[in-house]
Amino acid sequence: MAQSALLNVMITAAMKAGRILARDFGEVQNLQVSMKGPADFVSAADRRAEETVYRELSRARPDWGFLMEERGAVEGRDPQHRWIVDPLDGTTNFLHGLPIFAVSIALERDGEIVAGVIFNPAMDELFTAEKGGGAFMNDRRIRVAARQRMPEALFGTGVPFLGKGDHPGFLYELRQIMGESAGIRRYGAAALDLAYVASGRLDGFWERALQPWDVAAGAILVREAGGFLTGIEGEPFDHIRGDVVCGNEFMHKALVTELGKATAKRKAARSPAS
Ligand code: 2AM
Ligand code: CA
Ligand code: CA
Ligand code: CA
Repeated sequence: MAQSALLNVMITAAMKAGRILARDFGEVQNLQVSMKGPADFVSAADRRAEETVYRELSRARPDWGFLMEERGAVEGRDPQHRWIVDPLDGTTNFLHGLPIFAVSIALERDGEIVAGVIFNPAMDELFTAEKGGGAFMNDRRIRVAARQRMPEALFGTGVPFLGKGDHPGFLYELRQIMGESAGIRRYGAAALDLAYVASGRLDGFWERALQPWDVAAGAILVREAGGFLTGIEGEPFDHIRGDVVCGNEFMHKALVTELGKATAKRKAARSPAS
């Protein structure tokens, strides 16, 4: 695997931040927790991890800008490059002692994601991808799952939570996919959901209204692992917009189709019988 110097910079930043999270996870009960909004807790660990990522990346490339969950946008002198960072994806899991959380770092060049790193320190799993270079977990090549039968497929999604707001079609979608698949999982960390599709643990994943830092690194992982990734109706994926459906070529298409059926059922239920 020819890993670029740039990817190494990203890996170092993710692992340093991850070690800080792992230490704080060990004493999660003592964390100083502050409320940022309904159901959106930002812990001291979150901010420490983000500071570490920021320090590491800006030392390596002083001119590049950032889009980070906590700090927001930081303009760089270089108009071409930008780091997109979620220092702690899966905050709610973290606060509840569930080891399903990660640091997510993506590199955007001229608006396109060209590299991504996702690190879950609690499970010691490092996912990496560079454009054209394939996707890896702990230095081993990963591929999306090969399954082509819905009844055998396991899907991930996001369930609306307090503060996010419901999507009117969500229960229809859940019912539709439930009825066709082996099961649905809700891990509460979108970056890891995407990494799990890239590594074949999940056959597909869909969720609406995610943030750029939730999906940027995971998107390139899925693509470099041979997966297909679009918006909910099959439109081109846009990491700024944050709607996503993905899986292998077959499962991606099947998910788009089933989600479309769910929308049609919802509309039929709303319009009065004629
Ligand atoms: P976060 O942990 O970085 O906030 C998908 O559901 C995304 O929503 C997650 O990746 C998570 O990112 C964010 N999110 C915010 N609050 C959440 C909650 N209460 N439950 C699940 N996800 C939440
Ligand atoms: Ca958050
Ligand atoms: Ca997140
Ligand atoms: Ca976060």
